[in-house]
Amino acid sequence: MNATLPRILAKGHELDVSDGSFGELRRSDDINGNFPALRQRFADDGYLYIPGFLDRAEVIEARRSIVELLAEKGMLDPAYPTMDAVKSTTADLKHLSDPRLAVDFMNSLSRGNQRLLRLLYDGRMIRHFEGFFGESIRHFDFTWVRTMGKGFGTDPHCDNVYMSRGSPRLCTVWVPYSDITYEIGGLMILEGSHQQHERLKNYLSRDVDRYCENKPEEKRKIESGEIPWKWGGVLSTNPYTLRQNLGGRWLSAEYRMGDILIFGMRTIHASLDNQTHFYRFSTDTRYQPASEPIDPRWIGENPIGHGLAAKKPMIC
Ligand SMILES: O=C(O)CCC(=O)C(=O)O
Ligand SMILES: [Fe+2]
Repeated sequence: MNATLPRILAKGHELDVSDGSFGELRRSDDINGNFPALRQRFADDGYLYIPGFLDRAEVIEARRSIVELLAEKGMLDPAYPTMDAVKSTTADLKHLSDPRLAVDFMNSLSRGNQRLLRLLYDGRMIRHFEGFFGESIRHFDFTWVRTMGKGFGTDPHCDNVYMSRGSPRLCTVWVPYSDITYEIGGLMILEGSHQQHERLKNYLSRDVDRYCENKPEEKRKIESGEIPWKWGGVLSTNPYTLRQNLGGRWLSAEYRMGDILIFGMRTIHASLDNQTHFYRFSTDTRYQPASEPIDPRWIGENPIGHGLAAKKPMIC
């Protein structure tokens, strides 16, 4: 079946799409609402892919809210319909790649955006996590809104290194705001990687906001805000060789609006390169049991994120 796939690129590397190296995410729409079965599947696979979980019309409205804001910011090519979200070839898009600017930019797309916030923090998403955790839940207040133009996808990583100062049961939900072909490039998960924590324990014990206070140059650059972090949390910059080393297949899908993908803090994921002139939009949001501690970087009206207030010195 994989023989029919197009060229699939991640970080500029063409992925091996043979059956042993690449495959489709296992669907869980057949057990949606069956919480014991979902918990078991999540423990087995490290993720839950639930096609059609959200109301597609509501996702389209959320997409509209994002593209309208991008149009106002001059980030779209006005020669095409706004809803097509074709990337402007002339706009300055530094804020998409600089992590310090990206936080403000994401906030500008999500703050007060009811069409987006209702979808993510109301209704079926909340009911799902209440059922899944079997208790009342809490979500991070920060909403990661990804605007990916033509170019590289996200490097392979686990979310733990960005948000491990609270509940270990924290879950990420990744939501696409367009139908995503392999050429536009959505999220992929490394099969079985949630069970590799022994092998990954050095990586998983790290926190991007820690720095070495006994290294004068590092201390100066972090404390002055000259660099956002010494290490950006990436596990590998080459998804092709990472898979060869760790085993398992890269699993992805041609997502449709309404689909969601849930995964845990220790599941390795990355995204495919966008080979088109259309933006790829997605959000990633976080949910956990309300009774457990929460990572203070991501809550409140103005989350500190990876800013100076998040930095923790250590002796290395
Ligand atoms: O959408 C992407 O490219 C990355 C998303 C991600 O890392 C996440 O959902 O945790
Ligand atoms: Fe992530």
